[in-house]
Amino acid sequence: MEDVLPFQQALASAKNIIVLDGAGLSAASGIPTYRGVGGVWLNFDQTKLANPEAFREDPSKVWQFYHARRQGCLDAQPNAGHRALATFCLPQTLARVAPSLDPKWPVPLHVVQNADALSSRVLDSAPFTPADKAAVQKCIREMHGCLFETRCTSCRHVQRAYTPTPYAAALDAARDSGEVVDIPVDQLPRCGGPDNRSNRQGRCGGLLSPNVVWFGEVPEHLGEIGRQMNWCDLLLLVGTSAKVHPAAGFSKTVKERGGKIAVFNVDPNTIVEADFTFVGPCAETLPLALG
Ligand code: BJW
Ligand code: ZN
Repeated sequence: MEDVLPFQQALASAKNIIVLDGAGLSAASGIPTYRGVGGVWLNFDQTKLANPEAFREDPSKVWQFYHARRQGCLDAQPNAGHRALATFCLPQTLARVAPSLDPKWPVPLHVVQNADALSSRVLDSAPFTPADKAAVQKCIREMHGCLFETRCTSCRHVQRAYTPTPYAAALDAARDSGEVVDIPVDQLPRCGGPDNRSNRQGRCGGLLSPNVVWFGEVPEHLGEIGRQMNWCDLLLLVGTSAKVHPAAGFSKTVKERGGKIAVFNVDPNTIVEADFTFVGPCAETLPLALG
């Protein structure tokens, strides 16, 4: 942790800070990462699950995969790393540790690749107040969507709340049996929004998919994130392999414009461009470094 002091000096003089986090942030909560030892993609084939074609071909299988993942995330609790990042984004902390932020970007952008909702859920408990939650939530951009939301494949409507419906029982049974069960497509979740086609009454009824960003789809908030990346002078890469584009290119963009990179990872060799490296579980290194 010899980089703590120079890193804190960089925080103190930074004008535009971005945090990009990934699956390693939730590792201490017991949620598997995607790649590497114990990773999700070692046990499941990403090409058969995490792309729109896979969903069109076998929505039942894809829903079963996501239902089990969603349950795993519901059972997990946010960890000290999520708390440290949320605390860092509080106005009173920023005034102390990052007092030079440009008024154009008075708070860091917290770009969340994880779809597990833990970066938001951490704000639901002490020490955070409802006012803290509102302030910190403004920083968060879920770039790869959220497992607890759905979107309609027909009308594209996004439902932000997770409401268990009758299909959940079939999905639960499939999860518990550990087998891929052929749940008929008409029993999968359906859109309850209005039917937007002209002269039609009633519900849309389109097939819902999890509101996550699959390979080949364009990540959310990309315009805003890309614009701010051009001005970023301190990028924190937390628990991400940075192998998935477009996030994989962010550190290069920042470096080319003279910014600095701080890496928080158990693997010291993840990012070659790092100016500050905190090797170890980020649930331990973030609270120390963000002080
Ligand atoms: C710890 C730790 C601890 C462990 N403490 N650290 C060639 C060139 C350019 C692009 C492409 C290309 N070939 C294909 C593409 C495109 C593709 C891509 O990048 N593929 C790569 C595999 C090569 N990308 C896309 O398709 C993206 N869209 C796109 O490019 O659109 C085109 C476009 C862009 C811009 C403008 C216009 C058009 C979409 C990508 C969608 C990614 N979706 C997923 C699934 C989400 C839903 C779900 O959960 O199922 O998102 S994939 C998965 O990877 C998930 C993650 O958010 C993402 C990143 O993974 P992450 O978080 O980095 O996890 P890991 O497991 O890789 O790493 C964990 C790290 O933690 C490791 O480093 C560990 O060491 C560390 N760690 N424990 C600290 N305790
Ligand atoms: Zn719909």
